[in-house]
Amino acid sequence: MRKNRLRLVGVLAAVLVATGIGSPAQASHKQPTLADLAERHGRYFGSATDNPELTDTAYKALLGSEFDMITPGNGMKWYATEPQQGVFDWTNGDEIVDLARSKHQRVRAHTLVWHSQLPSWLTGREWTAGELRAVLKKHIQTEVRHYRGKVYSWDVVNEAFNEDGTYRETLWYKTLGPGYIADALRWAHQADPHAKLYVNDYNIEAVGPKSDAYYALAKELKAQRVPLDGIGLQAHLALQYGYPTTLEDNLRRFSRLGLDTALTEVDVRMILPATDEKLAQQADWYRDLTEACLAVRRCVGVTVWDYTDKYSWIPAFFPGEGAALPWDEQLLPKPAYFAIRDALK
Ligand code: 9MR
Repeated sequence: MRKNRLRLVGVLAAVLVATGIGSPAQASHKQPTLADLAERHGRYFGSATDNPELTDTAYKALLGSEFDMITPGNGMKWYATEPQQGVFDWTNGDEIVDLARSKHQRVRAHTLVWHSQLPSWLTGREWTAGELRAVLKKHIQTEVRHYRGKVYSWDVVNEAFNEDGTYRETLWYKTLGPGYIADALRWAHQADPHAKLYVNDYNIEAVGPKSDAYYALAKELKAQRVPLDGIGLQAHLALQYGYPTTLEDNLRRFSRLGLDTALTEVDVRMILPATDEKLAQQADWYRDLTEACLAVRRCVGVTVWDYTDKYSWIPAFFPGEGAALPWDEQLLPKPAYFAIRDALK
């Protein structure tokens, strides 16, 4: 009963939002979208998306209207773009870039150098440093050239550090040493001098050993004039682990190095079932992280890692957890959505 009533409130809220009846001052206008509200602060508000979901027309409509930045969740990763050595496939990435462009949305391109979702031709054999360098350079430059002029930014290197701030022992690190990061950034910059180039990771929202490692790396890369423009803080948060209260300070210290920052993959998961209390706490977190970004001049925007619980990666990766996004599985806005609006107003 209570659940039904809540659902009804949700439906009503969604109708009011969609029609603009929610606010008397705008009775005859459409309610501003998250993108509209963010743009007033010189920021963007984005969502990740993935190719299989694009057959869902209701999903696609909200994706096309509420956001002004899009990230392909998988379509630009190595396994998708170079499934055989030297054979490139842009189908999935292009579909999302074309869709975004048709809606006047920009694209945060993701990702060039990662240890995960690599094709088996790459992981299934040994490489000398010389061979692997050539393979990496070719992959980066071919992909960046393909999307040259069509994307706002690239997550050039993804998830390069361990929790304790040491380098993650990836194929790249083990074969090429830490210099692969600077090389990747330089190669990407040659291929598209206008794209903003990022390094991106999770669990670096708070000040701590892992974000300190990024701070040290960023400082070093800046000193060496390596083309690094920004730090992406993924912000895959979980209610049970507490809010990263030093987020704003952390964003600010990167700004002071002359770097942009962005919250690139935001979700706030919880242990299911979702209760009103947990959803309210989640809403507070979304409000707080949006406000943290607005408070720091060079925090350029926020992207949620897809916008609806219907297509969240969480339940498959963390069994028993979920409900992490601002829209529920029926595409109805949750308290988190209204909290983000509040923060942006
Ligand atoms: O959203 C992506 C999901 O569909 C994939 O199965 C998963 C595989 O690792 O990758 C997800 O996206 C990840 C992103 O590329 C990097 N940061 C963590 C994201 C969630 O796993």
